[in-house]
Amino acid sequence: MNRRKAMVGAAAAAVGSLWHHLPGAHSPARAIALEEHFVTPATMDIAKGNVTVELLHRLAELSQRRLAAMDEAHIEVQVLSLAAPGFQNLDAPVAIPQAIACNNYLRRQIIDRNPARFAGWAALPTADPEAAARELERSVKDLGLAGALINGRTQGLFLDHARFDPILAAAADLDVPIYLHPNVPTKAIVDEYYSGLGPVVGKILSLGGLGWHQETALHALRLILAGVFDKYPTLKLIVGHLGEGLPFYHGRIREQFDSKATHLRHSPDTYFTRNLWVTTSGFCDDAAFDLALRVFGDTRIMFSVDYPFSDATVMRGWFDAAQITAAARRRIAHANAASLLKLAI
Ligand code: GRE
Ligand code: ZN
Repeated sequence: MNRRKAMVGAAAAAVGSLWHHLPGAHSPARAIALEEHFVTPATMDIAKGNVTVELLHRLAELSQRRLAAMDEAHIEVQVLSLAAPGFQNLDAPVAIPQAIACNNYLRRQIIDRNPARFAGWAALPTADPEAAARELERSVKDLGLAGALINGRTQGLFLDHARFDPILAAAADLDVPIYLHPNVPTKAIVDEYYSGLGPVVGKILSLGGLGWHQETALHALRLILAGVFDKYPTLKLIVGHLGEGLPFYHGRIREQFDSKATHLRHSPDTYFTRNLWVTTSGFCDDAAFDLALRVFGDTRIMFSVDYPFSDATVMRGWFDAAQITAAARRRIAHANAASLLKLAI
C-alpha cells in the first residue's frame, strides 16, 4: 500500500460510515494466486492440444498483459506452473532434460525478472520418480521454487503407486507442498467415459466440465486410503477447484470408510484437515465455497484463479463479495499461502 492510500484508509477508518464513499479508500486484501499457468517457448507443444490459439498466447505471455490482469484483480503474486499435462505424459528420457530446462527458465527468465510478482512450482519428470525427486530437491534448494505441481496420473498410475515414493519422500523431507492438478484423461478413459457426445461436449466433459475434477478427487482420496499420510505425516497436498468435489463427499467418505479403513491411523477425513489444503481456482461459486469452508475451515482455503483459463477480475469480484469475516478474507487471500509456501510477502 502506498502512503497516500494508507492515509486515506486511516482517515476512512476514523470516520467509519464514510468508508464506502471515499474513492480508492477500500483497498482489497492483496492476494497470492496459486494455480496460475504458463508455457515456455520450448513447452508450447505440450499444452497445444488442449487450448485455443488465444489461450496459448496468454499462457506464453509473462509481462504487461499478465501483470495488468494481476493489478486489476489486486493479485500481488502468481505462483506459476507449467500448463497441464506438464511433463506427466512424457517418457523419462524426453521429460528429464525438458523439466530441468523448464524449471531453470521459470526461475531465471520469469521470476528473476519480476521477483515481487512471480513465484513458481517445479514441473517434474514423474516417469522417472528418482529423477523427479532429484529435480524437486534442486528446484527448491537451488532455484527457490515453492514445491511441485503434478498433473494427476503418470502412465496411468496414481501417485500412491509404490514407484512414486521417492517424490513423496522428497516433498515431505523438503517440507514443500505438492499441488495436485488435474490431468487430461488417458485414451482408455476417453473411450469408455466420454465417447458418443460429439468432440466438443465430450472433450469438455472429460476436462473442466466434470471428468478431470472427479479423477483428481479420486486421486487425493486414494493417497489418503493408501496410507501415504501415515507414512509421511507432514506431507502437504494442495487440491484446486475448491477441493475437486471432496467437500461434498466428506460425510459419505466418513460413513463408508470410518469403520472399514482400519489400516489407517486415523479416520480418512482426519487427513482432510491435517494434510490437505484447497484453492478457489476456477470456482466463483458461493455454495461450493461455503461447503469447502465448513469442511476445511478458513485456514486451509487459498485464493487462486486458474489464469488464463479463468478471469482474474471476475474471480476477485466474487471473492470480495463473499460473506466471510475480514480475518478469513485475509487468510484466504494471502496469509495461508504465504505461510504454507514460505513466501516472504
Ligand atoms: C487448466 O484449467 O488448468 C487447463 C490447463 C491446460 C489445458 C486446459 C485447461 O492447465 O483447462
Ligand atoms: Zn489449472
